[in-house]
Amino acid sequence: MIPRVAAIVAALSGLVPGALASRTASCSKSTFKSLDLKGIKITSLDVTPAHNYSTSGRNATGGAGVIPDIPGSPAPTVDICFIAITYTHHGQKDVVNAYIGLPLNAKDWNSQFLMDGGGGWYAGGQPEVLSPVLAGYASSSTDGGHGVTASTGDWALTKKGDIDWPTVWDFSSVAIAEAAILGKMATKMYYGSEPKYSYWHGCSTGGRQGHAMAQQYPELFDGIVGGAPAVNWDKFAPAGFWGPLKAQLLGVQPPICVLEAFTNAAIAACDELDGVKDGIIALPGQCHFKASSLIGQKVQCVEPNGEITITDKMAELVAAVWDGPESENGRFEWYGFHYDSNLAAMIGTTCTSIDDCTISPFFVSDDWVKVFLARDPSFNTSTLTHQDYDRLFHQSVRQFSSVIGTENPDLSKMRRAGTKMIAWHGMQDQLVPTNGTVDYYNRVLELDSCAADYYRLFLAPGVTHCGFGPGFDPVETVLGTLKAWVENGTVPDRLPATAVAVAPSNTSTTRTGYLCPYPEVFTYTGGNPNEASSFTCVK
Ligand SMILES: *[C@@H]1O[C@H](CO)[C@@H](O)[C@H](O)[C@H]1NC(C)=O
Ligand SMILES: *[C@@H]1O[C@H](CO)[C@@H](O)[C@H](O)[C@H]1NC(C)=O
Ligand SMILES: *[C@@H]1O[C@H](CO)[C@@H](O)[C@H](O)[C@H]1NC(C)=O
Ligand SMILES: *[C@@H]1O[C@H](CO)[C@@H](O)[C@H](O)[C@H]1NC(C)=O
Ligand SMILES: *[C@@H]1O[C@H](CO)[C@@H](O)[C@H](O)[C@H]1NC(C)=O
Ligand SMILES: *[C@@H]1O[C@H](CO)[C@@H](O)[C@H](O)[C@H]1NC(C)=O
Ligand SMILES: [Ca+2]
Repeated sequence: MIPRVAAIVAALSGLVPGALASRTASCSKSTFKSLDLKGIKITSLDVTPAHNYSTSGRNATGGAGVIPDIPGSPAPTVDICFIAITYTHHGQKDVVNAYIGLPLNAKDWNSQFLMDGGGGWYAGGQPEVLSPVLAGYASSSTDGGHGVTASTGDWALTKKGDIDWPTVWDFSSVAIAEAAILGKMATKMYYGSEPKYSYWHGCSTGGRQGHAMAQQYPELFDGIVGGAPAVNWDKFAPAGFWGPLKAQLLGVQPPICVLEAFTNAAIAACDELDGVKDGIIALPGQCHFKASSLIGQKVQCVEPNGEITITDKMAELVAAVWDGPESENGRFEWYGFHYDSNLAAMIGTTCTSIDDCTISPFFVSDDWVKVFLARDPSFNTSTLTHQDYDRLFHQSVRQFSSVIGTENPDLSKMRRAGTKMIAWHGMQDQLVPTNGTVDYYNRVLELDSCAADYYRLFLAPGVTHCGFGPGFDPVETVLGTLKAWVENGTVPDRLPATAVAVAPSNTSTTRTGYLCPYPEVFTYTGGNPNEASSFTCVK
C-alpha cells in the first residue's frame, strides 16, 4: 500500500516512483526516544550518523550477503543512521543488544525493510545491517542475548549450572522478533512511513530464525527466505554427535583421505544414475552404494603421508553417518547425510600420523551435548555409551523442541497473515541433514495440502551448506524470486540456480538450472547437460 499523502509528496518532489519518503527526521537520539516495547526495559540507546561508512565487515559472519564483495576492489561505503539498543526483559537478568541501520538519506531508502540472519550460535549483530542498507533497505539485527565471542557455556548456563532459559529463548526467537519490531518502528520514526514490504533473508541459523518468524510472528514479514534451515534443532543438534559417538564406540578415527575415498567411490558408483556425470548425485534414492564394498582397499594419503587399508570398522562408521543415528535397539532417531556430502564435517580428524588421528566434532553438536544436555562445559564425551546417547537424545527433544526446535508445522497464522516463504536446502549439505527439512515440509503439507500457496521448498542437488559445491546453487536468486512472489504475485514454480559446467560441451564455466518446488524432482531429460532445457520438474 502506498500511503496517499506520501505518494503525493513523492510525486510533487519528483522522486523516482517507490521512493516514498522525501526527507528524514534527524539521526539523533531525540527522534528515537519513544522506541519501546511491552515487557522490555531499555538500558541504553545510541544513535550515530555515519558518512561513507565502509561495508567491508558485512559478510564476515552469518549475513548471507545480499550484495557480495567484488574481490580485489574496495568495499563500497554507505551513509547510514546507526541505532544501538541495549535492553533486558522485566524480571529477567538477560541483556539483549539490538542493532538498527537506516539509509541516512531518504533518497537512498527503497521504502522496504530487510533483515539478514545469523549462523551457528551467532544470532546476528551490527554487520548484518550493512548489506541491506547498501542495497537500500532499512534493517535491524540482534545479538540474541549473547555476544559473538561468548562461549555457549557462558551464555546458556546460569552461574549455578542450570539452563539460562530467558537467554535461550532470546536466541531462539524472542529477540529476533523484537529486533524486527524495533527496526520497523525506527524506520517509521525516521522516514515518516512504514516500510512498504518487510523481508527476512537467512541461511542455517538464519534459516531457522526465518522459520521461527513464520511459525510465531508471521505478521512481521511479507516474505521470508529460509535457506538450509537449522529447524528440528532439538534433533539435528544431537544427531550431529552420532558420527563421533560411533567412532568412539568402534574405536576408529580414520584420516580424512579415507573419508574422501568413501565419498569418491559413492559418487563414482551413483553419479550417472541421474543421467549426467557431474559429481552430483541428484537422485539419491536410486543409489544403493555400500560402504562395506571398500573393505580391504588401500588408500594412498598425502596428509598425513602413507598408505592405509580400509577396515570393516571404518566402513561401519561411514555407513552410520550416511544412515543417521538410531537407538541401541535400532529405532530411527534422525536423518543422515547424502553420499556426495563432505563426511569430514561430522567425523573429520586431525592427525599426527596416518594411524594417530583425533575427531573434531561439529562444534554446534559438541556444545549441544556438553552444555545444553549434560550442562557441564567440560563434560567428557569419550565415556558416553550408546544408551547414554539415546537418553541425551530424548532429553533434547523433551526439553528443547518447543523452545528451539522450530518445527511446528502449523503455519495457519502465516497463511492468514498473507506472508510467503521460500525454503531451500542443498542436497550436499554436510551440517544440517537435507531430509530433516523435507520431513518438516511434509508435516506442513499433512496439515495443509495447499501450503504451496504460501510456502515452497526447493532442493538443490550438488549444493553444500548454504551454497557452494558443484551445484545448482540458488543463493543469488532466491531473494529476488521471493520478492517477485510477494510484490508481483509471480508464483515461484521454478528457482533459478547455477552449477559448474560439464565439459566438453560447455561454452561457459557455469550452467543454469531451474530447481523444482518439492515434491517435484529436478530431472535430466536428455540433451546437452549445460542447457537448462535439458532438465525438467517431474511430479
Ligand atoms: C563521502 O565521500 C564522497 C565521495 O567520495 C565525498 O564527496 C564526501 O565529501 C564524503 N563525505 C564525508 C562526510 O566524508
Ligand atoms: C565476503 O565475500 C566475498 C565473496 O563474495 C569473499 O571473497 C570475501 O572473502 C568475504 N569476506 C569476508 C570477510 O568473509
Ligand atoms: C532422503 O529422502 C529421499 C526420499 O525419501 C531418499 O531417497 C534419500 O535416500 C534420503 N537421504 C538420506 C540421506 O536419508
Ligand atoms: C576422558 O575420559 C577418558 C576415558 O575415561 C580419558 O582417557 C580421558 O583422559 C578423559 N579426558 C579428559 C579431558 O579428561
Ligand atoms: C514486478 O514486475 C515489474 C514489471 O515486470 C518489474 O519491473 C519488477 O522488477 C517486479 N518486481 C519484483 C520484486 O520482481
Ligand atoms: C567448461 O567446464 C570445465 C569444467 O567445469 C571448465 O574447466 C572449463 O573452463 C569450461 N570451459 C569454458 C569454455 O568455459
Ligand atoms: Ca550426476
